[in-house]
Amino acid sequence: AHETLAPGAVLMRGFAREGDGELLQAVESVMAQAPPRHWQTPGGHSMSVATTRCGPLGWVPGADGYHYAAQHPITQAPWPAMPGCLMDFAVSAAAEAGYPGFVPDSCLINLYVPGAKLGMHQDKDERDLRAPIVSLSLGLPAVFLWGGHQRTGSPERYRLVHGDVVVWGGPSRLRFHGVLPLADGEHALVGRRRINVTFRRVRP
Ligand code: MD3
Ligand code: FE
Repeated sequence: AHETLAPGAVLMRGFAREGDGELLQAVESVMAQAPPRHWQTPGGHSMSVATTRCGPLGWVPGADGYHYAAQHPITQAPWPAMPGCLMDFAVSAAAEAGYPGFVPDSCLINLYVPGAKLGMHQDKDERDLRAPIVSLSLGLPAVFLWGGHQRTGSPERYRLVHGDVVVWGGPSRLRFHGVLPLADGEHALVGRRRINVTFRRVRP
């Protein structure tokens, strides 16, 4: 049951439902090592979504712009290692979507509580833009906004629920996207939260 949303973009509903307990446990272990926090954007605002990361490279918002770094900008500690089950999951999801050979070197974890949102943006800080981004949604449902190649215009809406996986590559890689404020609720496994995990290839 794979749905092609546009060239390069594949929605795989429920692809992660089977292994959800192990995936959530791996995400929790990363969050225990590197607690999610509300980073400051270059514009001086604090992000509504709390983030953490694992793997060799981590995406960090800073006063001087967004970039990927091997260490925490304050503690200088390396990011937690990417748990094996998350790596295996990302590789198999990408292959299933038509991207064999995808091996992520970065994993970003977004933690949403009710009310948290993500404004429209492009993901363009990765040096390797030929590689797709694999996204895994856990917990409460969210409305995902999918725009075009310009910030303006009315985006399409997709409801992403626990276990949904989307792989974004090819001509879809640089489209604007965002997430509406999370509605309140309670998820049996994840609680009053939504966790989105994205796997990226930064270095060619
Ligand atoms: C479409 N996260 O972390 S994942 C992000 O649900 C991000 O937390 C959202 O956008 C979230 O940067 C959406 C889906 C996603 C990720 C990357 C994309 C969609 C994308 C890159 C290009 C186009
Ligand atoms: Fe994004």
